[in-house]
Amino acid sequence: MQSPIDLMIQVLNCQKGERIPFCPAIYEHKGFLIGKSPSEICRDPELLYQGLKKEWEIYRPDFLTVGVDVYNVEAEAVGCDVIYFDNSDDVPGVEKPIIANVDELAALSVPDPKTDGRMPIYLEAAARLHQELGDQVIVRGAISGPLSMASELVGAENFIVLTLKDPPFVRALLKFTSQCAAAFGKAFVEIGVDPIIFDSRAMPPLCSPSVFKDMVAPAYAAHLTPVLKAAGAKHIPLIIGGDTTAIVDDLIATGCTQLLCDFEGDRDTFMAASLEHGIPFRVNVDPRLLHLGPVEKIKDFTMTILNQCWGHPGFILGTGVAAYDCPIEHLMAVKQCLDADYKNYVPKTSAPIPSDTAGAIVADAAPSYDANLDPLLRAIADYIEEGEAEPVPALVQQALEAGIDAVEIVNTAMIPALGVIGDQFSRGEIFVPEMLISARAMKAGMAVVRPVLVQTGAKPIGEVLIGTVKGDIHDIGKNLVGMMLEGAGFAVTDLGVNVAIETFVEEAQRTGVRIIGMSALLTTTMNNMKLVVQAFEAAGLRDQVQVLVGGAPVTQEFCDQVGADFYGETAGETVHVARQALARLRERGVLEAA
Ligand code: B12
Repeated sequence: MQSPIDLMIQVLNCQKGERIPFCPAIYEHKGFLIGKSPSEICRDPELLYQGLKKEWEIYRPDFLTVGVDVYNVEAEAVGCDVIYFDNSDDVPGVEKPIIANVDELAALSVPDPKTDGRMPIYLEAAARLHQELGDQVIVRGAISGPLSMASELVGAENFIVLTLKDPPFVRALLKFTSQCAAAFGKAFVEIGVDPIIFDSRAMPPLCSPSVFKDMVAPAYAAHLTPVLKAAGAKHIPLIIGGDTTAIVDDLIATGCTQLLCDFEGDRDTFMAASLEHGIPFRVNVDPRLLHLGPVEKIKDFTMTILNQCWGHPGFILGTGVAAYDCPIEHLMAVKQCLDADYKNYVPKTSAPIPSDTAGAIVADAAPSYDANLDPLLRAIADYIEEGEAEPVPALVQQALEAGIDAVEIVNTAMIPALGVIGDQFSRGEIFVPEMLISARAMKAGMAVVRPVLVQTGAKPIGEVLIGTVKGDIHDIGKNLVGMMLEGAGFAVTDLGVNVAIETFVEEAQRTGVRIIGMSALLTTTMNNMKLVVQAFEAAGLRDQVQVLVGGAPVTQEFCDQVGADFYGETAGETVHVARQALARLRERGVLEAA
């Protein structure tokens, strides 16, 4: 059989090898393989090395990637604090942003990979592995892409907004983070290991395709890929999850030399681009399916990919990030497909977990404005739709002074405006940045109108407690949900991220809020939703509350399984289900009728 190295040399040069390469994405799962937590293996070069060696022994992948918590290392090396989960299997994450403007950026310096943060740990493990296994398999060092690192430095949500509001700052930031990535990447190249760049926050809809084209790809092409190539990097894979079909040409413009078509991407488009430019590409099996199974569905998904792509010279079979405790047989099931008759395979089932469904909130009546809406109110609505926060407070004040009722301002202008935006987002017409700036414009107006509403005794239509479950630090979706709920007239208390099971119950008891919203983005943390539901049962409060669940891996089926009450696929849909939850609580007499 062709050795992994000979095979990869051919495929990376877009020539057909004797077999299809298998490149699973194994990061925290390395810890599971040796009985250690992610926080342990990512801070100890010996354990990291042991984990990688075990990965090699068990899965025999055609690449070995030295990385665990890939998005934290560079940010930590320039000064961010990282939360480690010493007593659990959760993956560490950056605690909070450290800069807010160009002056603060100027005070940061590009790290020295030999001494700063945990960079030396990764380099040491990579050097040792390369020395021992380098004649059998290609070893690569994971580096964080410029956009993902930038987003850690200023905060994920702020970064998204800044891409629209302050492009010069974003360009300066991306230049700096590209230089950091280049420094770390060069240090890997110096020990004989090629880098692999991870930049999943650049995926649409988190980043608009136009921002990627105008700001992100040029930063790579100017400050990152040429430096790595000059240092001697032979291949530079770029891993951006999500559906990146719309930006495939710009991915190539980064100067990277291998692409990823994630499970949501359009494989035909990637194959065509790959052939045209002579660039190999990897296709991933859905990481959620990989973790949750069953094997039969994993095999069907994998065989469908193989059936479509096997004839392509630069095709590599991969997986999304394997969860910490991903069953070994699930990853092996993917690999086994390479020995099956994929050329004649007829797919049995459709994709297991649907990606964003366009028009999810179409069931809700389309938001519309009153035909005779006061021009002042119409202006407020227009600014909210456009995401222009600045004029909104003054206009709201003006409307109040003109004698327009506060409730009318909210109900006829502000809420419909955010409704329009929510619908456009659900239909895929706009991206997260546009939605966030509209939600922030709405917030700016609410700050003026809220005290008046309180004074006049007008109450929010309902109250919601919201948080991301324990072990999970993803909060972009949760924040959007919170803003949309506020926009729809709910009072929202945000418990933040990594929220302990008991905190949901304690806060519900303390505040009397009866609608609880939980967000989870990881298959490893979504089960905490069940524990929260059980904790409400144990506290004797289950029939007093309505539990809403959401986040990318969550489905209606999962919602039913864990005993939650409502599932919302998008922020817009959450508003719809929160209203239903409210109605149910009123029917039951838990809350007073409106
Ligand atoms: C951005 C991101 C990050 C950022 C998070 C920044 C932040 N502040 O949020 C960072 C870099 C920190 C990160 C870290 C990690 N990530 Co991450 N991340 C993502 C990414 C690219 C986008 C998530 C996102 O923000 N989407 C956009 C928002 C708008 O969508 P959303 O969250 O789904 O929310 C919408 C709906 O779901 C719904 N909704 C959300 N919450 C709620 C709540 C309620 C009540 C309701 C009703 C609805 C609802 O409404 C929202 C708006 O429409 C995804 C990829 C993906 N396809 O999801 C991976 C992804 C979720 N991450 C993944 C992984 C593996 C990780 C890490 C473990 C990586 C690592 N090895 O270091 C760590 C985990 C750290 C931790 N302990 O949490 C995997 C999860 C795979 C799995 N098996 O579950 C994914 C799927 C990537 C992949 N393809 O492998 N990540």
